[in-house]
Amino acid sequence: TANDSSLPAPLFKVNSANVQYTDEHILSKYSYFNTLVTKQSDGSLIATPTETAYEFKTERTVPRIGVMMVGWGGNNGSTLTASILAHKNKLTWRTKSGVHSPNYFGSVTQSSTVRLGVDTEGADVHVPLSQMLPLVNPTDMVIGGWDISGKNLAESMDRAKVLAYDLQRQVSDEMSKMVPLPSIYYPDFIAANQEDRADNLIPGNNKRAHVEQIRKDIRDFKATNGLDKVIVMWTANTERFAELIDGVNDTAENFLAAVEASHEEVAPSSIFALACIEEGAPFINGSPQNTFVPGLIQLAERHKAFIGGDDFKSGQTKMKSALVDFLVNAGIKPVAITSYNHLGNNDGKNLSSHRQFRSKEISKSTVVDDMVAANHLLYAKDEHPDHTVVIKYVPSVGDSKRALDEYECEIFMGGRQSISMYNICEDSLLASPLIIDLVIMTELMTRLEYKTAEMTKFSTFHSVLSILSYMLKAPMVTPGTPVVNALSRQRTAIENIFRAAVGLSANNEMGLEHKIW
Ligand code: NAI
Ligand code: DG6
Repeated sequence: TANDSSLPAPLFKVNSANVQYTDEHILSKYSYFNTLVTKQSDGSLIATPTETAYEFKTERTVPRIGVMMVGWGGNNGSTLTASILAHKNKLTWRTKSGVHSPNYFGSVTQSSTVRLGVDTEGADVHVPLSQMLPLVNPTDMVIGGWDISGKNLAESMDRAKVLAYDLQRQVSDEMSKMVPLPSIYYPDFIAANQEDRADNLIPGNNKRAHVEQIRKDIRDFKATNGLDKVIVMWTANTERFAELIDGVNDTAENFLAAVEASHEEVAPSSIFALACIEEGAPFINGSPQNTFVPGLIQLAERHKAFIGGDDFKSGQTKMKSALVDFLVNAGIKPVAITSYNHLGNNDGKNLSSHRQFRSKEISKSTVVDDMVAANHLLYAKDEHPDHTVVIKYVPSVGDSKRALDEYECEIFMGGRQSISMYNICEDSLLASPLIIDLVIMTELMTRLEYKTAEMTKFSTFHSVLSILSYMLKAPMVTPGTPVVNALSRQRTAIENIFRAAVGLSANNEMGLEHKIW
């Protein structure tokens, strides 16, 4: 079995009868332990331990992948592209604080470690998350995409004003040769203030023809660059919500008919999603709008295509999903969360329009629901903290977003605790590593399969990739299953699914070996 000389040696191998390394795969047999809770007629609960046998199969060969960004010429798209080139070309650049070299800070897959186990002395052994399973190296990703703005990527990077000049200078030549493909522009979906950059458009109003063009673009990109797989990422402007209309976007058939009829409520992002589903390219939505209308989710399930979203969880909301989890689990009751943002990049300009702001307000506001619902000692049924989200466009601060949050909490014996936070950060430097993580984990999910005792063959996971929740503000989950927003639970899910794939039990923090005589 273990003749795997053509593959890079893994950092560690699991020594267990339940794990097998073949040339092609890592195979593991895994017991999934859970607790089934049932309510009796007298209201009491019975908790029954359950154990389900799973097998996992992970393809070991890492493919050559391409990432196509919708909104490539935006701040995130141009920043990510420049940073990957800086890595590829091993550049260094100088600012007033000294010489810098590329890193992947902010990427959970590239810059965080997990506790593999303990050594013979009982000390923790940590390994990079990126070494738990064979994963794509972001530096090897081939980047392309679409934008309604025809500026080349060097011009876009200059317009974004995110990266240091000395770095921009060094990647500019290469980026000037990168030009986004023309894209789909239905003006009603993004702010009117974006119209002046819309000069690179796929002609016509026929929405089915638009789907076919995007499909062709994906195929051409794959062929031209000799890629095994393409992953598509929406990092274009936030759109307004599409109206949910019975007979239009409620079922797969109705949605397809609506596209055929070029119905006005089919958004550009939904056209991209459909093209990807039909083309078998995973599609991830990094913005808050409801791209995945019910009919599209049905279509993804039907095609067994991977989808994920919504809205990158980069700064303020990431902090919120860690802090509120901590407070509520500490038995402290947040009664009001008041979040102000101001920023001066093109995202802020687009969000200064009410309907686009509303999409963002929704995704930023739902983020504490599960944590509040989990503690009925603090919150009565249907009770929520007041939660206010304000976003203002202040051009002079550029990409350097300011986020001011106040958490007002009820504490012991009627006391109050007010926590204030002021977070200043280049937004695109937080979002770009998330794009990397979303791509890398999505790609892994195309190679990771499972099987239960009832199944005769292995299957990929459900189309809706809830494992991506850590990177997303309003995570999509398999229809009918619970949404988890708490950051620590989201990370634990990643870590333990990775462990299961190599036949290691879920990490727990019991540390029994250190607590007994
Ligand atoms: P940006 O405004 O700089 O870039 C968006 C790009 O999309 C623009 O170049 C625009 O021309 C293009 N575009 C608009 N409609 C398009 C279409 N139909 N097809 C192709 N291109 C289209 O925005 P930025 O800062 O790069 O953010 C991108 C998205 O990510 C926004 O929706 C934003 O809300 C979201 N986001 C950003 C975060 C961050 O930290 N930067 C975090 C969370 C979400
Ligand atoms: C204003 O909040 C602009 C938004 O696009 C955010 O910057 C972005 O969604 C990131 O939000 P957060 O809450 O994750 O920092």
